[in-house]
Amino acid sequence: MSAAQETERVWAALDGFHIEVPSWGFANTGTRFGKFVQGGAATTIEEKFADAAEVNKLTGASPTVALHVLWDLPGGKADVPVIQALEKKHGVKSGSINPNLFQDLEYKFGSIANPSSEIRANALAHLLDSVEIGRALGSKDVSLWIADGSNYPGTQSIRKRIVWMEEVLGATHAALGEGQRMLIEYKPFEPAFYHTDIADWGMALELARRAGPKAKVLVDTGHHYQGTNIEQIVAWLLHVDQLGGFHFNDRKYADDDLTLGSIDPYQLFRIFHEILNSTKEDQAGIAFMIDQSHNLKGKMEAMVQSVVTAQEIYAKTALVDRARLAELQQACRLVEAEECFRTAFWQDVRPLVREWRKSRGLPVDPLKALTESGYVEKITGERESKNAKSVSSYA
Ligand code: PSV
Ligand code: MN
Ligand code: MN
Repeated sequence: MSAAQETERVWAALDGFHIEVPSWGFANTGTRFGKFVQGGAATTIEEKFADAAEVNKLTGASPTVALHVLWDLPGGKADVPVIQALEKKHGVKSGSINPNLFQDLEYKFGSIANPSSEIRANALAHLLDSVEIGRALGSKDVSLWIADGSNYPGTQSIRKRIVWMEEVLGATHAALGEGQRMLIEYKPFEPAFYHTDIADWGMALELARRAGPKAKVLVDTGHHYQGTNIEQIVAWLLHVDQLGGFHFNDRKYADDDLTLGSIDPYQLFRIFHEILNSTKEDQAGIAFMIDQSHNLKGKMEAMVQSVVTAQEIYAKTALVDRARLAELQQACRLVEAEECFRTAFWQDVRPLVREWRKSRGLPVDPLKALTESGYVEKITGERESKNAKSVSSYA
């Protein structure tokens, strides 16, 4: 491939690459062993919009921010004019709407799969509210993660819970408006430690299919067992037209929520390859989102670093000579095929990405620009007194 062709490919890929940032990535979070509160962390939706806008300004790639209903919207209801005013002020739009069916006491034994019909009805009401919030804000996706499950064998009927979930998901699907979708996320364990009701992509796929055509599967890269071939799952979901989107993050052990690409950048490259190898139509239906909680890293720095890494790995993936690769695969020329694939991965695309940033009027080095802008100092000064001092304790 000539240098001009490489530039063209990388620039076209970056022009079309958007990745949503999560409101909760700017907020204080922790582990059950401690919470290291950051002075500049966002606590209000206004602050979350401001931080997301800053990331978008620096990277040019994150024009939407995912909202978590109970964490961002007081009382679980959206004051639509207020949010629209924030969108206008900050130049970023509301992205996926994330219902929260895991923190209320009534969900101790589950939400949409709870044996109590009353609790299931409450869960459905929250899902319907979330659909309505998405509709009112013009957001495409309602993104469902169901934490339901059980901790000990024999304590719950796995079969009955499937039926209950089908009922609630079907009713949620029926409420979706024109242009709205529901994405069903899976996770093998945590918080449940024996069985999780939607534990893997097969369960999510079947539930999505039964719910209806506007339901798709959401792949959170951290929600797999060690060694799972995630790109193969992606290829299958593309093949059956059921891939709705991603929650990107990285992991060393389980759902670590580490910065994407920090542990295994080659995995992200392999996932992106399956996507870029699919049709333009398929690609248009895939939502890229970040789902990370940064407990130790600075929140703004970690988010900028994540978006930049995603852009760089996406740019590398765009350089795979897919026509040549297909020929080599067909002829079973294994080493040449692998080298064709890996050559793109090993290529340092950062000079090309810098050129693209310059040509689009973006900072050439977003992380450096963040430091030089003084934004983190500014928000720390403004928010510090509100945010409590660093707390660390063993529960
Ligand atoms: C659960 O681990 C999850 O991945 C879901 O997407 C939640 O919405 C998110 O994390 C929030 O912590
Ligand atoms: Mn997730
Ligand atoms: Mn997760």
